[in-house]
Amino acid sequence: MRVDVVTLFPEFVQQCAGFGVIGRAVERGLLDVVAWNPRDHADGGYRRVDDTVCGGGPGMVMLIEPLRRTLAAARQATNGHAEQPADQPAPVIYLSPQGARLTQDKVRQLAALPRMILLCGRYEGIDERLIEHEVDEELSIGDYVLSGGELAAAVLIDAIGRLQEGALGDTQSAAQDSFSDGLLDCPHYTRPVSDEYGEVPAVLLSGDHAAIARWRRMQSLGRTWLRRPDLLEGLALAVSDQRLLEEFIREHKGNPHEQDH
Ligand code: 9D3
Repeated sequence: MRVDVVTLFPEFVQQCAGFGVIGRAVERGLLDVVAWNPRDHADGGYRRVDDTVCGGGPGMVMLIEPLRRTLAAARQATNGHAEQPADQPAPVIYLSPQGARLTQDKVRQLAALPRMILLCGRYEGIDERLIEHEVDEELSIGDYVLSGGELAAAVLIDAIGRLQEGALGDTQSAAQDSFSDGLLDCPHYTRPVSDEYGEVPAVLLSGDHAAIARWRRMQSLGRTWLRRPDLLEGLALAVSDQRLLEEFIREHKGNPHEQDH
């Protein structure tokens, strides 16, 4: 997949895609991240990319013209691979606080596209007319205030990049993700088996794979019940899961953990 990012901070976005799983996906050619700076498409000695807000008020708004040119250049670009010509449709996604909240379902949809163009705003945002004419979709990463769209673009690239075929190793798997079955992950432990902070649960050392799978499932259900009841409400649990959750709740009520309410 190819991701073009329109941003006033191209080095930031490019570097974000350089580490860990995503860095390896880029090295292996599973993911291409190309950043475009609207300042390179701005006029005049000052290369202005913003102007004051019409109607008055604080802050600046990003100009239409540099963004229009930058988007046109990004759309026409190819990366030299014959199978990735400029005529592949590239939806323009504007990262903005006004967007729909990003979900793992949306991440999965976008990860299946051959390419996309991410548009990052700075200042108060982008002239609404550019959004109306060029943007296919507006996405937010959550209800908190960032200073621009670049971190949100990096989040989206990370979430999409790791889903590219071959990006995750054999031991990791997108199928095992928290949220892939709508539940939170179970707790994980490694050596030493005994530490001043406590013991590894005995079942995990038992070698009984069925018992381990059952314990993990119960922990996933229980933690989701404790921490994210909103996620459980959207699920129709199998009878076996209902029984496991009831068992967790019985045990929890007998022995509530300090951190969990
Ligand atoms: C201080 C400016 N705010 C006035 C009420 C509006 C505002 C403008 C621009 C708030 C944040 C931003 C910059 N944010 C993003 O570009 C952004 C974002 C976010 O802030 N939160 C969650 N997801 C995203 S995606 C892009």
